[in-house]
Amino acid sequence: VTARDWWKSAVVYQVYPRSFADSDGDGVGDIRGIIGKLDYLERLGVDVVWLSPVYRSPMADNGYDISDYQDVDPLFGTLDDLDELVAGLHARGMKLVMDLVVNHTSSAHAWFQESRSSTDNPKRDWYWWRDPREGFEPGTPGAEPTNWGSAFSGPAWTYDATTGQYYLHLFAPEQPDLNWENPEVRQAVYAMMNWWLDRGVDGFRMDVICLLSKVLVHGPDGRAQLPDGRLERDPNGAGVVDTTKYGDTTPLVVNGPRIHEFMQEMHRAVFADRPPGLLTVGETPATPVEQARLYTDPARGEVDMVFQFEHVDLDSGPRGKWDIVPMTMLDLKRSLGRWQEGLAEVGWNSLYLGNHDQPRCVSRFGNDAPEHREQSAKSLATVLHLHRGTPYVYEGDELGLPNARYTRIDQLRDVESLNRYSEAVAAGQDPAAVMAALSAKGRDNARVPMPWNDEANGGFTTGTPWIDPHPDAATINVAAQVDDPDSVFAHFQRLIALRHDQPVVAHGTFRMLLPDDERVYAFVRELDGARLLVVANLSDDDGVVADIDEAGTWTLALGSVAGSSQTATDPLAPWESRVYLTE
Ligand code: TEU
Repeated sequence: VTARDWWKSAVVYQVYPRSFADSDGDGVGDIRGIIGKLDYLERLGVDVVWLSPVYRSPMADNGYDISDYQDVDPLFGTLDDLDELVAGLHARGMKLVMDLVVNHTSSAHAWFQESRSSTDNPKRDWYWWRDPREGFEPGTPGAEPTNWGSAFSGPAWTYDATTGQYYLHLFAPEQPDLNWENPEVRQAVYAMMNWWLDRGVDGFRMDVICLLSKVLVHGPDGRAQLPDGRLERDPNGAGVVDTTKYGDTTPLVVNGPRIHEFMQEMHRAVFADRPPGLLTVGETPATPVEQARLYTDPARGEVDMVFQFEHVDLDSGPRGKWDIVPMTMLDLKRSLGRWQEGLAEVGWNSLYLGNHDQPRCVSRFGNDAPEHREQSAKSLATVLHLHRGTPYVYEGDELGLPNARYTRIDQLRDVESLNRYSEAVAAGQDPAAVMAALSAKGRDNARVPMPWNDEANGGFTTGTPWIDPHPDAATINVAAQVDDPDSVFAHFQRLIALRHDQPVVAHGTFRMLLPDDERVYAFVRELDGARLLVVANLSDDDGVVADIDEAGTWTLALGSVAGSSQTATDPLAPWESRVYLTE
């Protein structure tokens, strides 16, 4: 184990700053609020904090639309506050990973303001500007340069009358895509990244990094053109856009022709000459395991690991995430198993079931009914954390927090959800059905204020929270769990401690057992003779037996229920998991 791969035995905790802790009573979380909770994070045992964006931003997408990469938004505090947070984490032997959002900037960024000011501005080519399509009146439907749709509804192009051209935004119009074909853009990003590392941060989570390189075709005039997408989806296209209206962009913008060139150039310019101790994780939606091997093979010098999306796309139908389809435990087991196999020899997995873009994992993959919620939260965590890879804990999941049960459109804040509602209702869909899908899978589920105690607003703020507090905050909160050895929090503590104490967890091989069992999730990890066995009943059924024959003298290392059996093949209660070790 060299210091360069310290992150293989680390656990990362994701803080969504807007919803974590509010120190000044304005109803929005902030950096000083996080500083006040460092003892809590240390007690949980996590090693790294991944901080979602706190940079200056108009907040069109809650900070994923950055207007100044080298300053902190006053809503969250100051650069001095951030320095204090870094110092506080380092003093506790913990690290800080920042969120790097460089596929796009905010439209309020100085770079874009200059770029849009005139067609001959030196920064014009820092973004994607194109003429209206031939034969269409500028600014009218169909005049967009390609048939691409935005992930947040509507076309991916917005007309700018100042210069009579369109600019590209794969997300909101307030998030214009940077043109990574332009070396000036790349060098400016690398300089900013080095500025942050010199300031003492310990790495980056790289937002939609797989979108930086777009497919280009060169027209008769030699200009690089962006092609239309096919108006039917390829069978495993995980794109989020309805291709009856817009072209399928997945093959055109995901893992494009120069993406690995860009990642290796970034690595050389920012990370290669730095001492060990940094962590880089790329967010790579719609990316197959073959590509993930290329991103995470250490010999290639790109990133340490990636967030892949196969398991969080399992319940998305052919028309995208709001077309919710049934998903079984077997689907999840097969998906995670594929990724364990695919990155077993080369590369590294991030392990996650939730984040600020996903519904709460206990509601989606577990069972959040009162009789099963805690057990299923514990056992989902047991299965995830003991896979080969680096686990990520999303704020609140360590409490077994379920979905926020936002049932009214006025309770939602997320641009993705609000745009989806407007688009679907305008297209004649039943508002109640649209709202039901948003309530089940909307990103606001994860953005509910963190419940600290049973006081007003779950102790998150003394003001009016920017979004409704969790309806269960009075009973599901930190204060109710930190001192309870049977709590979900305590189970996460033990899982994290197990990873720190047993090298087999971080470095062992992975062998799936009972691959076709629809209720039992079981596997073995092995390292130099040491073996770890996990058996989990991920179903509501009682008395489920893991019919395995792993010989050896097994000792119970961790059970999700008090008084767990020492025998792996003894029946499992609903959602019960057990971990065994043999020397
Ligand atoms: O998410 C990219 C991404 O894949 C999401 O748009 C995801 O597909 C969708 O939200 C599923 O519901 C990153 C950030 O994590 C997200 O918060 C930003 O909104 C997005 O990029 C644009 O920066």
